[in-house]
Amino acid sequence: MTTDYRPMWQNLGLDLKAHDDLLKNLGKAYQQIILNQKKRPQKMEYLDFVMREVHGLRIKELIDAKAAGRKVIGAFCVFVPEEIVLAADAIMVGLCTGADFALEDVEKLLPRNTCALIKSAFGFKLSRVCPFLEAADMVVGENTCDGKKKAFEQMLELVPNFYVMDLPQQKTAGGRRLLRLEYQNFLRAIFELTGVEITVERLRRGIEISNNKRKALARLSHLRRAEPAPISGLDALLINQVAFYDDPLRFTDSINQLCDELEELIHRKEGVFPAKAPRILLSGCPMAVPNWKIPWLIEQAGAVVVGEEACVGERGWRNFTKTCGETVDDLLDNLVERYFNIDCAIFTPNPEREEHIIEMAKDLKADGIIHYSLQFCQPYSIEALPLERRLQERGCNFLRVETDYSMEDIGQLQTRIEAFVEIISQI
Ligand code: BJ8
Repeated sequence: MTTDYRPMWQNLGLDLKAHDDLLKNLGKAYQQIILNQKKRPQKMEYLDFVMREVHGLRIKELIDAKAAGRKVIGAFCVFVPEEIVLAADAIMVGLCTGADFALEDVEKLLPRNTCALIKSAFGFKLSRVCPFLEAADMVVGENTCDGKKKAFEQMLELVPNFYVMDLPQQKTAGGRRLLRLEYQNFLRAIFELTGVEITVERLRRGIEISNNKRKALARLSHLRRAEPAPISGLDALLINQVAFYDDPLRFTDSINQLCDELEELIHRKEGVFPAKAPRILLSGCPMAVPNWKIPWLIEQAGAVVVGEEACVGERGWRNFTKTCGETVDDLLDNLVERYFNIDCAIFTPNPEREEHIIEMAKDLKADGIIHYSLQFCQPYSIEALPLERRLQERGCNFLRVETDYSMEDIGQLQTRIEAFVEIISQI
């Protein structure tokens, strides 16, 4: 028997007709891209279940938690420290930014040449189709790229309790101080919202929960080094996407169970792609649900994606936070130490990213790197050009693609990706 969630969605103020359309399209894309894959680990069933219930059971969990006095915090960026949210017994969710919605309305507020990710955030809000956004008691927008920074000025008028977090642009002592101050302010804002005093024990527990989630994702990444690849890039990306929505304890447990299964597959030398399939590292902008376009095209071309150098991927979970320290201030310092390592392209200069790409490519035995940026994303699109030159000089096979969330360029992308896969498979 299926549960009727419509009254719940109605209470959240969703536009039911537009929301039905969204679920219909999401279901179609999921079937065509994810479920149609030939071989999948059995434990991916859990991820399929989460995705089936992403606007159903998961939202009911959030509503039930709110009724019990807990708060829900929505975020757009991996710089928002989940540890502080968890320490206040609140719930953090990533907000939908992976599909075009209500573009005509969005383009009345934002220029056409704004990146698809920012437009998507506005589209979901304007058309009232995201239950996570509508269930959130606080939404955090961060001053990262200029696009987000300026667009969030308008978001302030659309979303009640929209909290703006400033972020540094340089990895200097001043930048570190700014991040420390912003995390201190965020801690205070979370306390004011939840009424929960964040003690050292509570914050340490929040850090442990986040670390365990990141460790499970790191374990998964480590297993993707195997030849043949035990999991497709599409499924691994899906796992990284679900990490932003699901309950962290349940998610960690499920991914560890999946990793147990992958270890057995590796032991039996079984894979989801032939052992000789070209291996690709995907690098660049974050890919939020349902943005599966590029890994789908890569894997349709017969290659396998073995890693994502992206925020929905390794850049998002890499590095753990130390738990040592006697005071909340000590633990805040540990958080700053961890987050200050994120090599997002909004930083200038950002040399660590090149080294990290090389390190990942070697570690995952990638035969080629595909750099993906969203059209009009200046940080990643501009950074892609010197990266292309330098990585080619260092002997990497590198393809640079730019796209958006539409399917208009699918033929052209397919041709370029197939040609790249063909070339690297002959090397
Ligand atoms: S830490 S990558 S999640 S900012 S695609 S909106 S950069 S114009 S998303 Fe990001 Fe945080 Fe950095 Fe990660 Fe701007 Fe580019 Fe659009 Fe972007």
